[in-house]
Amino acid sequence: HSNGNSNQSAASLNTPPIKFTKLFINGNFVDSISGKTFDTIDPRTEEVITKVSLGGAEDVDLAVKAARHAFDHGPWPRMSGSERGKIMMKFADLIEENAEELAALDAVNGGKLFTLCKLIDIPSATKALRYYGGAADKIHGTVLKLSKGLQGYTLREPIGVVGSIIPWNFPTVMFFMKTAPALAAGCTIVLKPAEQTPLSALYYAHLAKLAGVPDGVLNVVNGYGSTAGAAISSHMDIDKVTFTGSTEVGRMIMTAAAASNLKPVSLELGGKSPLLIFDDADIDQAADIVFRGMFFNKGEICVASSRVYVQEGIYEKLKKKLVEKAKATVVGDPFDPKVHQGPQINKKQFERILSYIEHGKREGATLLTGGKHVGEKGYYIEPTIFSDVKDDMIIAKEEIFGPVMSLMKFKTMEEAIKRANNTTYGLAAGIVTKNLNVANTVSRSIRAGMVWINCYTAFDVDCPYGGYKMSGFGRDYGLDGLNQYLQVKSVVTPIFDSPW
Ligand code: TXE
Repeated sequence: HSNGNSNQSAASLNTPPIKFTKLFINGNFVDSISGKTFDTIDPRTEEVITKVSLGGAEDVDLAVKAARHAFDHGPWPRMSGSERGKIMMKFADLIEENAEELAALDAVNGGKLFTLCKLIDIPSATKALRYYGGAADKIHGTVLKLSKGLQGYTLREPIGVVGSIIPWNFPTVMFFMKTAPALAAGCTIVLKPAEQTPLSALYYAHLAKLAGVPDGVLNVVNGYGSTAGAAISSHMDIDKVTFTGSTEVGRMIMTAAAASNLKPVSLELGGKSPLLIFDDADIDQAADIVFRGMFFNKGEICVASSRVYVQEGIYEKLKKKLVEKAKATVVGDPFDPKVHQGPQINKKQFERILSYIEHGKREGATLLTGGKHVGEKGYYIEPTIFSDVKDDMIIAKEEIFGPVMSLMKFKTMEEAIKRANNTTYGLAAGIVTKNLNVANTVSRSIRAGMVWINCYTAFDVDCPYGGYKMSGFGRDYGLDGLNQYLQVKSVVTPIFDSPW
């Protein structure tokens, strides 16, 4: 593995200009009311990139007032869908024009590969804006022929002021996964980025204004979860909360929503997703899918295939291939095009991942490769693979959220299904086989919101995405994602003297 430390000089050269560090409320960049700031850290160097305004409950309150006013009295929910769509298309164009800089912000702030930010993260924003922008003038209700003498129809109306609380692993993807459908629906928004990755969201707020999104429609309040985040989930004037993050915090958000104004919530939470490899699989294809499924974005992805069940006939061969791939992985500065894996997001996650690796060793799993941090500075960890993992080991049960894979062996399809479902989570699953019948049977049997056959992490804005069980509920993306920001109103009128 290359040494993260040796890349420090390259790292410092690649810090993009930081233009926006204040809160964005009612169309203006403003200091927080307390005047406080917090440091945002470069995970490559552990050094401060810049200071960002620290929003608290009182800033959230200001943002909600602006969003409330924009919803209750402003043009956004009242303009036609096509007018909103036009502004969203402009927003997408502006993102495209600034793609390089935006990709650099996510890379420096999140330790994410710069090339992949350009290839995946930033385009996901423009795709979401164009997809939902195109749907904004196609929001339909239904006509209801009711009982005799009554006629009705349904209207799909925007739900109101939306609170969005998002995580740090995909700052741009998450921002638009929530913001684009909410904008299309005619909602107004108060969004809190994760405290680890505050930078790109502010840039997007600036571009939204340039595109013509009216003041107060999109507000960004940076701050910590326990203060700014909690203020959103318990706010009496927010009509809905959408959240992506840990199961633990999801529970707190739902509790706060229930205790305040009973606002509906949608939660996309953690996972421990199984990936089943059958004997008949093409070994190279399987190795690619498994490797990418786990180590994409340094394992910081909620759908990570962190439980790999391999049928006994292919187990040894696949193990060998995966170890080769791990050994060939270059860990280092995410701006270096030769690098495959950047640093973990922060010290807390870095230490947490290393402690899971120690757990794995202590519980008796075999450490095939990796297991150590890389370099002296920066949160770099080697891609790590354990074999002989038992289903009841901690590393097979808890979400590690880092580059740590667990390999487990199975004999029959029935056994694999049973073990794959033996988890409190249900976010995603994968199957690699040439046997269509096996693929179809397994995909119907696994209790998860997303099943990939002969691929993994294949996302598309038109494909709804979300969890079963303790991975949450509600769907992002697709038209199901739009419905999360709409509510149904039924309108009924009598028809007098009608024989029908
Ligand atoms: O998540 P948090 P953390 C999982 C993953 C990871 C673990 C912890 O297993 O190791 O969570 O990561 C805000 N009220 N995922 O601590 O705390 C917080 O400010 C309201 C999976 O970073 O859940 C941030 O904006 N909001 C996941 C957001 O919640 C609160 C992605 C997520 O942070 C809050 C991230 C509160 N009381 C972590 N406390 C996925 N599903 O993709 C925190 N927040």
